[in-house]
Amino acid sequence: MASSSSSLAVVTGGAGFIGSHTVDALLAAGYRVCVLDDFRTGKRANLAQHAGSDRLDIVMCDVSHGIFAALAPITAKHGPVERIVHLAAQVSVVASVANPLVDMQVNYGGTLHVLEYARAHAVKKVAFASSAAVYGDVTEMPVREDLPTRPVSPYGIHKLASELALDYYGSVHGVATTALRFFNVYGPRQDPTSPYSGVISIFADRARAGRTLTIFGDGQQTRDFVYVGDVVRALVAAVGDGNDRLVANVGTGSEITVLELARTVVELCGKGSTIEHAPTRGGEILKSRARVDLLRDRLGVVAQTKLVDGLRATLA
Ligand code: UD2
Repeated sequence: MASSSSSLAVVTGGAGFIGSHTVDALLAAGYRVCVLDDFRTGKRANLAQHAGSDRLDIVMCDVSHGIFAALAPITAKHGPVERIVHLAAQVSVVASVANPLVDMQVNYGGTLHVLEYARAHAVKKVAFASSAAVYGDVTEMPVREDLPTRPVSPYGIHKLASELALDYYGSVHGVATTALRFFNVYGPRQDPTSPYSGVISIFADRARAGRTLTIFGDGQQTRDFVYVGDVVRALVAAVGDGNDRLVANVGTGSEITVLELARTVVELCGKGSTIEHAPTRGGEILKSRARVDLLRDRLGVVAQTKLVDGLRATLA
């Protein structure tokens, strides 16, 4: 997997939760890395472990305003961008409902800016973070990539529109791309402070402090929780050569109820947190489990981190 140290990989959203782990992996694989991040939700602290590295550049950039100017001084110094992992996004489904135009500008507009750059500069490969949100309310489990897509939020619509743009830039401009539809990603560095943060980051934060965990609804809803380390292996494979125009789920292929999750987190923390129930959240899907055949067969990745091991790493 090692790449020549001269090949430059750009990670948009590289100071975020998934982005910073992706930067760790790309640097370890031998790439020179340039992070583009506007630091609205990304944090410099997520990249502190690379302070002083001469193979990492960090540039403040809002992808919804374009990436040409931000990358010009980097490519003048280090040569052309070879690969782009596009993770920069407005990540909240609920926020997209409240403000669909901002979601469009950041999530769809940002992707178009990345694709325009890739076309103009003959970037070899673009890997894109799509979402299970493109499916909408699916009842058939596991969720297959060839099911009809009927997103039920602006967030899902703009992720799907981005996938269509990837396909268009592939067929019209020859830009090579792979889109990964993330299920519920969790792990260290996920920010628990927003009400729309991932449930595991919220539960972990509360259980560590011995505080009460709140479950929305009866807790029988299921999710396919995939550890960030496994997601990053899929991203590194996706940004490599091959798999042009592949669209693949990234999950474990198994599901757990939110109630079982809460009990497991409480037990691992050993602080005796209680569990309470609150009304079901609007727009909630009941079941979610990814079909992972394409992930395994095309990208060679099996999400192997057991939930309890991933939870331990998250709690550490
Ligand atoms: C996930 C993604 C979202 C989108 C969507 C597509 C995250 C953080 N969000 O939304 O971006 O891709 O999937 O379907 O990965 N819950 C509680 N208590 C809490 C917080 C959450 O019970 O304090 C429940 C929540 O009601 C839901 C489950 O936990 O049933 C997961 O919630 P989430 O916000 O982590 O993720 P989800 O599946 O809504």
